[in-house]
Amino acid sequence: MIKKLSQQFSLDENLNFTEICPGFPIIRINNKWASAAISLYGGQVLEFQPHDQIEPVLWLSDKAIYKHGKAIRGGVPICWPWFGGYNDSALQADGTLQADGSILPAHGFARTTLWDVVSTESLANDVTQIVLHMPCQEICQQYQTIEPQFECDLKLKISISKELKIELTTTNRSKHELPISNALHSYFKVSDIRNIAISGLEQVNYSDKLRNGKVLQQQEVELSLTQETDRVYMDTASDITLIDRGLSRTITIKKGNSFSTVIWNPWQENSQRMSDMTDEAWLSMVCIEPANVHNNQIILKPDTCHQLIMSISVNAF
Ligand code: TA6
Repeated sequence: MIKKLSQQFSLDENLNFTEICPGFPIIRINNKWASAAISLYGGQVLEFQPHDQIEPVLWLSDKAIYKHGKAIRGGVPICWPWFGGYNDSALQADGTLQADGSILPAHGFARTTLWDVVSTESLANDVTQIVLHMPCQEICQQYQTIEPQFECDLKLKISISKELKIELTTTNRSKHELPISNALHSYFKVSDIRNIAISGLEQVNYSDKLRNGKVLQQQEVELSLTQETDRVYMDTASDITLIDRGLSRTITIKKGNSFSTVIWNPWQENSQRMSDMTDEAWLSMVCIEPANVHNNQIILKPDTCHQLIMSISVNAF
């Protein structure tokens, strides 16, 4: 598979294919601006580091598990066509148990599917652009209890320059409306979770998963995390800034067509319990996720498309 992909899509020294382990093909990019890695399993950006950054921008677990059926812990997992449990139902261990005994994966099936490469290109000014496609109808048919079946065309466009830009485009190919929830479940690398702040969410209402979904309004201009945090901010299109005092850098997350923002850190106890996180992992990561979930779910009309966009840029201070 790697040989065929390389012959068809490699871009000289800027882009080549390898395997992170058998059955997990990876695209490795190294252009004028940055280095990056993208897993075809999950259509998941795993690594992104501009050459002027001493630390990666994205966090990838040292204990990530590469096993078909399990999402890779880190980078930017694609949550689609649902977020959390299917139909917002309660999550069991790794998904939602169906009447027929099947389990529907948490956060949908895009992040546990092998995506196809559509194109790789070196654009003007040495920007590397990759387009991936997910055979979603073929995959969806494996889950007979899903109603409606998602007859969609799902494409991912990833652009690597000084910035990382990800565009997730869903096209409804069916004759009925489709309820789509989506999230770019981005894991950011931080110096120390206790020494960062997140701005852009002041006065925004959020559903607190740790308080049974209770809706509260954030008062702080800058959010600091001091405990396990699992919040879905609603009806907000605002860009987000992650201020990392330890690394003297800000990471700006610009959103397009996203009206929810999810903030998550499992904190120490969960980090120690999770098989794909080290005991200290919680200290060096935070999830900031451009999304459309819960009340912001998209109802996609036949023959229309939706594009969820995230652009990430880094600046020193
Ligand atoms: O995005 C936050 C969240 O929904 C949390 O509730 C937590 O479950 C996290 O996603 C990770 O989910 P995963 O299925 O990747 O372990």
